[in-house]
Amino acid sequence: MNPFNYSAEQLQAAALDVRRDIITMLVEAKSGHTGGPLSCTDFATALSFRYLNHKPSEPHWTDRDFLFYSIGHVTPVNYSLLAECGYFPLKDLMTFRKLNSRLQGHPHRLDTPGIEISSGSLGQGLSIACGVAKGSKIDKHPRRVFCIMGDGELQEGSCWEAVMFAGHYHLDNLGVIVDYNKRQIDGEVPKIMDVAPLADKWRAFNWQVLEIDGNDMQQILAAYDEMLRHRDRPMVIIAHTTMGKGVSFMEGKAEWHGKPPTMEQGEQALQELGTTYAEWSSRLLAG
Ligand SMILES: Cc1ncc(C[n+]2csc(CCOP(=O)(O)OP(=O)(O)O)c2C)c(N)n1
Repeated sequence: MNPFNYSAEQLQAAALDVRRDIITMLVEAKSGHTGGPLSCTDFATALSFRYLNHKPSEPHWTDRDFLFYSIGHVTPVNYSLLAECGYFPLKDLMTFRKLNSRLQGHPHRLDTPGIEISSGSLGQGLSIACGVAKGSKIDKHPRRVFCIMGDGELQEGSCWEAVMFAGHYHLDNLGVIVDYNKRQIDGEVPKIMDVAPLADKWRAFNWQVLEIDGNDMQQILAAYDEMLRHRDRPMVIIAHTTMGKGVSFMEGKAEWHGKPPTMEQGEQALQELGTTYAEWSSRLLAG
């Protein structure tokens, strides 16, 4: 059971808060990744606040589901959700990327409560998720294993070995969400090295495939409901998203992959998200 079990409306409100957190912590840090965290926000919020079986007060609870962020660079969304769920105080978000903070740019499993893998080197998370999913089957444990991947990340060959493994071993306790924002660090994915046709590729490896608008909460909920109902094969949700979603001047622009907004840009972004830097940073520092 998820401890929050939010409704669609509550998830939309929570996703807005997460976007405000992301902008505020990046302005404060003066470095970090903006575009990917904003494209992942809606489906990641739904996982943390409705589907994932977890206990924020007991991060290592043995009966938990596992959620692996294979794209380690999206820490702003990962840390925001951990803090909003109660793994650590909200005020920690204002230490993001600072010296001696436990919230570094790429996550460290031993430093930060709720982080399941140290990541940043792309192409490794799904292999780890496969190991946990296979191990859970051997143990006859009913847990689910989720893995968030990037479309640029899928250019890593190691991803496809893991996809083949999961398909071969019928890991029906494994669910992947691909953040298909069609942008990566150097530009547009189709121009750099195309990963399309994605659905056909996953199907060829014996996966069940769903394609959705990954920034539409109703479609996200329908996809996760289907994922939890479904048994016999692993399932991938190909989530078509927009890099920088929610901030007009960031949307669809690869240049926002790895840079933070300046204070001025942050104010503009936060205004679009219905708050200000002063208001939101005060909320975080008080939490
Ligand atoms: C093995 C490896 N190669 C290269 C990089 C550098 N790198 C960091 S993010 C990134 C692009 C990832 O693209 P995508 O998965 O689409 O993430 P998004 O741009 O949507 O955040 C690259 C190449 C890395 N972190 N790891």
